Amino acid sequence: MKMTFRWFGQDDPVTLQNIRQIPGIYGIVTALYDVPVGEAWPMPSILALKETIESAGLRLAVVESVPVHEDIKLGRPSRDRLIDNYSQTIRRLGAAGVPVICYNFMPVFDWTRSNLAHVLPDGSTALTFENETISRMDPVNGDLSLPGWDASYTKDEMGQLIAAYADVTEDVLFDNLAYFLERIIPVAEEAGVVMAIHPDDPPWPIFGLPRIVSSMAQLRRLTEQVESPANGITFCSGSLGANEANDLMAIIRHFGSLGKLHFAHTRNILRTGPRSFQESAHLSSDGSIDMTRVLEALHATGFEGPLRPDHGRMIWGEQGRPGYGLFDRALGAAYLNGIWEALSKTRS
Ligand SMILES: [Mn+2]
Repeated sequence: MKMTFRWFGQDDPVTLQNIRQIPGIYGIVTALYDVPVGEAWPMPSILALKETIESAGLRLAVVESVPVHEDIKLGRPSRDRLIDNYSQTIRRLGAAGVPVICYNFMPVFDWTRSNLAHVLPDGSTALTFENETISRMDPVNGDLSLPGWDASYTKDEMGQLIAAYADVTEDVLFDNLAYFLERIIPVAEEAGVVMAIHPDDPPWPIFGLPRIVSSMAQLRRLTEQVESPANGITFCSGSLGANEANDLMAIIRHFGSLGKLHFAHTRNILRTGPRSFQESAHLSSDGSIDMTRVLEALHATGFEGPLRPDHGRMIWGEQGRPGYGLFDRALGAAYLNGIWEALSKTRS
């Protein structure tokens, strides 16, 4: 396992120097944030990013994410040109020595929460997802600002985009994912990069939009669609674990044994009701997920890939990007490193 940490570039209040001082950090998980979705990432920008990270004594371990344009998910005619651009980005990242690319295939909304600063009894704040609150929200007419709500869409554009998904069933969305994979996986193989799809967060449909990367069965279907070690997954304990029906250890064993588990996000959540949860501290006793069992399963598969703490609470008065402050994620990294060290010294 290689401990990594997400960094949002020069605008991130958390600096590379901060991250380097966390014990046991191997590398950085980041992306180019100024390239419009759908365009190929310029090689000079990729190389400059890598240079910035390496001159801080770290490595560019994972690109998370290269976003997939909505036209690809919708199967629109423009997808061929967009997939060409995506392929170009894969080739360039491979040429720059980036080993893993994380991406997702969630229509319109990336990770979604109902509250970004829910106050916990100890005064810290956490992200929460309450199904009742979300089901009352109107993504077109509400004036909401949540992490998954792309502020670059106007109200009309958002309405048109959601309307465009009216005829996109789960099967159609899967066919569009298959079309994408059939074209990009051979490119990734040639470029020496592995693709790691991130599960839906939360792992169920929201706002009537289809979701197809929420369970072991769905992850199997898409990885079996194009058989290649380059067609793998990001295991995210917080995303998959929000649905109690997902057997996290079985998912790790299955994809780990096939060599298709390329990247791990290991955070805890506290399930608070049907389709509802709070993001807790990483510690097992604070949430619903047994983190030792998760890491034990990863350890048992011989996992050598990048792993990172995921969303943290805001503690000690820190201000910053919701879920991505320094302090609680650093505590998470230390805790995960502790479990891993114990496993490494007590298991063969
Ligand atoms: Mn995740």
